[in-house]
Amino acid sequence: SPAESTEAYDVVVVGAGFAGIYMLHRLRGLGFSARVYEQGDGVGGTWYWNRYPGARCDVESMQYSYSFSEELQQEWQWSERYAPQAEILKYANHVADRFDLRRDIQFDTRIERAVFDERTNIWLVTMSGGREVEARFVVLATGCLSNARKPEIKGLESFKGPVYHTGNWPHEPVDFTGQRVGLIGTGSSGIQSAPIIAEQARQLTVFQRTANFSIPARNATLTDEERETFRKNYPEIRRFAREVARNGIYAEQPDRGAFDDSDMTRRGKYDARWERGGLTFMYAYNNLGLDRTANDTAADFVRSKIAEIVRDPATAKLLQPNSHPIGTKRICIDTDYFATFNRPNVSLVDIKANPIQEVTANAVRVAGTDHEVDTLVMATGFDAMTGSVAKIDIRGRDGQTLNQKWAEGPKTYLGLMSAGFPNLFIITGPGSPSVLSNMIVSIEQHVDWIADGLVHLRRQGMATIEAGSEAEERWVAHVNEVAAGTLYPQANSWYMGANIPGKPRIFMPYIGGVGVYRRICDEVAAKGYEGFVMEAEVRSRRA
Ligand code: NA7
Repeated sequence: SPAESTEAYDVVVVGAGFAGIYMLHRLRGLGFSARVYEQGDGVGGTWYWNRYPGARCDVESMQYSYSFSEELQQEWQWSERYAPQAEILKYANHVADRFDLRRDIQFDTRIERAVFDERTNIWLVTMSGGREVEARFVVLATGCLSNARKPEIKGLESFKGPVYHTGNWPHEPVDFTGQRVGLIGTGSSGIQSAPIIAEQARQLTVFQRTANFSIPARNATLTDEERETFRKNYPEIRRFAREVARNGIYAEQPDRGAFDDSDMTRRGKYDARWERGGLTFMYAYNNLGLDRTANDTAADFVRSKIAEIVRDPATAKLLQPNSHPIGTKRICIDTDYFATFNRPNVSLVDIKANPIQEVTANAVRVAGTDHEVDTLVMATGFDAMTGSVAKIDIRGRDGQTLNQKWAEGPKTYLGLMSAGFPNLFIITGPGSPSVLSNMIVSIEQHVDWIADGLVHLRRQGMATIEAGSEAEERWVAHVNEVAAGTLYPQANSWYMGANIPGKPRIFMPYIGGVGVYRRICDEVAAKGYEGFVMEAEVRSRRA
């Protein structure tokens, strides 16, 4: 009723994934009132939704973890080199309990709308169900790979069996025993789930549009010694990940280009990295992301490995990626993916040459052939980086919506704020390193920067902070310029928005490296938030 006053907080945080829960923790510590709204019924974000078989982080567990609490990083016991989804979710829950975060999180609640009132400098935020809450600041901790996308495929609705999406997997494990399963999509999710589904199912048919580069994970149980080595060296490991490593992962950095070594030495290095496994395969040389001929040496190596592993030559050929330079789509980390195609119950269907014509009640039709299946698994990815923001009706100054402003591609200053939307922050937004990095490193940096910013505003007695238009234009140009100097824009990747029909093709993440980016953010803050506009009062209404 109108008599009831609307709930009000200093900060409303949208999303209780790794970004949202750490943001809440920081805000509380600084004496801000805050409330987190989460659409799921638990914390964990990506790791809450992506419960598909084989889901694991591609960054090693000892590094894919918070650094803000020394006790936490010393005490938490990761069991494997790469943590499985269930363990990461358990970790998120542990953090929520340990820091008593749940009492300020409202679950099962979507944020539908956020409208900035220029007369009061207050955001009016509407939840699913219509309830409203007021906030001085809104932080979008909505995630980069959180808006699962089922593509439009003719006849999909007529399919009689269950259709699962890897990014929105049921909480009860799915049993594929005795089933004929069709898997559409060969990104990281498809590549992780295929070997496990194949073990269970009677038949697995993988529908591949684009062959992908994948490196063996070489996952293993972590030993006490390995954990101890990390724990003892955490100060240096975390410092390096934040300040030096381009992508927020502590690892030996390349000191030379691919042609600074002889063919034999190079082959030997690739072999050693292949045997060691993991993302750091790409750190063999410092020009793999920059120089196509250098890149080809790594790509050729992986293609030769695929040919060694896969026995049927036609299948091997189809699995060898040739549409993009290696690493320009996020490289996949697998356990027995290519070998899975040696199983008698697994087949590969090329849907690049012949796209899926339609899905019928019990089959996927390609080039006139019906591939009969009982169950469909869509590993078709996400409307990345902007998808979850775009689902919220966000209105800034002059009633402009963020979707209108971003119609030709997302525009931000530092990936943190967008001009015309005062007091609205995005964590790991487009224009920041985000998905090109160890997300937790990037999340902590953004959360800390935002927390410091809010303290600064409070000290200075400022009511609003907003990205300046000119600084934003310059940043957008810089992000594009840095990307254009690399091979990345050559791939039709979700970094480019290329997986969503009609989405503007813009290389969204900042590829300058997390260390460089952090220094830029810190300098901006040190110079009194250069490029941001701060105001103490309500801006006078324009005529
Ligand atoms: P990705 O990497 O976006 O992969 C999606 C896959 O689905 C990819 O192989 C796509 O082919 C395929 N796809 C998408 N739409 C279609 C349609 N309409 N028809 C056929 N095939 C399609 O998502 P993931 O979930 O695997 O991984 C996302 C990130 O999560 C990953 O990079 C890690 O960082 C963790 P395409 O390549 O577009 O031809």
